[in-house]
Amino acid sequence: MALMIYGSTVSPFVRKVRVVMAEKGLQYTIDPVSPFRAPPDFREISPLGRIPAFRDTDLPEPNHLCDSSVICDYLEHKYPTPALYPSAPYDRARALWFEEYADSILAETMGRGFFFERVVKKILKAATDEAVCQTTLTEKLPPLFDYLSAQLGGNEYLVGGAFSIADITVATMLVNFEHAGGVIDAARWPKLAAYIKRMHERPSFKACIDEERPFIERVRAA
Ligand SMILES: N[C@@H](CCC(=O)N[C@@H](CS)C(=O)NCC(=O)O)C(=O)O
Repeated sequence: MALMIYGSTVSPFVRKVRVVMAEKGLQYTIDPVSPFRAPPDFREISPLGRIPAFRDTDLPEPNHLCDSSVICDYLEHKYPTPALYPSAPYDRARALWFEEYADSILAETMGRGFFFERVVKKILKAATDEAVCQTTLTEKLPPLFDYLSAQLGGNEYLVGGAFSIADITVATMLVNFEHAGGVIDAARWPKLAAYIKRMHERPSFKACIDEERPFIERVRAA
């Protein structure tokens, strides 16, 4: 078995695939492609130029895929145990909704509006616009945290009483938020803060976070 991920480990979408693979006990290698400095032929496997891309060399060519949701769906079908998508139709659909919510509004708000400013711009030697970060923290994120808190309620997981792709996709976005110095206010959103802490303590997440942290600290200190 030779599974390959193309992409930078600090991408929340790359981490989503890595966490799925870790939860399923799959071995893989990473080719650390940056979307901003990708080799010219990268668009042959990722037509939008985005990371992650993926290859399963057990298959004859073409054996590549791109887009984290597509890759995770492939992994779920090829390696069904443990299941990371609920089997009941409504729960499955709800999990896909949270995956969409995280990949769209959470990624945009925490990524573009926060992690990009404080971390990616430093890597690109561009100036951080702290006003953008403050708007994100004070105006854009609170309604999203209100929504997630209400959806979680007092439950351990977002959907169907079990860990799923919904939890993985929401929690990976919050890793980038924390890498950029964000903190969920535990006084205002106690259950959400405790839930994200629990998700990030899972071995699958912790291994990624521990591996990424020294790089993030170096970038933020520069
Ligand atoms: N829907 C895609 C989004 C991937 C994505 O936006 N990745 C970012 C890095 S975190 C990227 O490659 N950005 C470069 C670009 O959009 O040109 C997925 O789920 O994989």
